[in-house]
Amino acid sequence: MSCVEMEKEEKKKYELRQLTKTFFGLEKPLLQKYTNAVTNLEDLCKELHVVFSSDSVNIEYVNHLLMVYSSNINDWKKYAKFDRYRYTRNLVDAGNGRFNLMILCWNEGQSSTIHDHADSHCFMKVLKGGLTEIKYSWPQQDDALITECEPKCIGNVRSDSEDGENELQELSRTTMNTNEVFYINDNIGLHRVENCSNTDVAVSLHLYCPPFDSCSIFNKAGKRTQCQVTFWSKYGKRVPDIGNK
Ligand code: 2CO
Ligand code: FE2
Repeated sequence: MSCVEMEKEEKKKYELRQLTKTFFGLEKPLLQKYTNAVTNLEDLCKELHVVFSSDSVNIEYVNHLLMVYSSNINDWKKYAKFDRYRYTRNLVDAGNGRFNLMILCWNEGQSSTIHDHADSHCFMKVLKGGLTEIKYSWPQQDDALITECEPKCIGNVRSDSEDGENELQELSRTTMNTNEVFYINDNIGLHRVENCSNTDVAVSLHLYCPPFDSCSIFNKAGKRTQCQVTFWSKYGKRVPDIGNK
């Protein structure tokens, strides 16, 4: 990529990040007559590439596309890979460096830690089962970026994330069911996501733009640390385990 192209990409990322200050997520899809049909995951990827190839991304339309896609296991089963110990992140489409589309697989009781989204937009659609999203406000004092705190990893088990001092304020707790779309960014707050079911797994589709490979995680006392986020698989193939913890 030439210097001019790189500058253009950086400018696009900046503009997309600016939109996190004013965008809060759609409550319902846009009027269908203005939009193309999305009948499967492949269509969704194609249409997302069109949206993100534009000079200014229509973030409402991205939200709309995720809303109108209807989950079909045949579309996503090749990406649905579970791990005994923590939820998995499985890359579906790297979006030309402009977005990342991925499928997350949650075994019974698996949870994330409390985290931010590195100044990106985060859309999340449930493809199977149910997930609980717990939103938190940012810690009141967030000046100390520390490297040693528990937990150390974004994938967590339920009991770890519930203990400790209760410094972070819980803003809301919502259960998301199949085909529902949720949206968050750092301006809205932090969150933790959990499959509360003891009997059913859950699968979700996430779109992040711009893409990120590290974010901040927090313990309940509000202590923050930087954390790499990694993929369990890419395009349906397991990523080698080295450094993938
Ligand atoms: N943001 C977390 C991740 O990318 C999943 S929680 O839903 O946004 O691993
Ligand atoms: Fe998240």
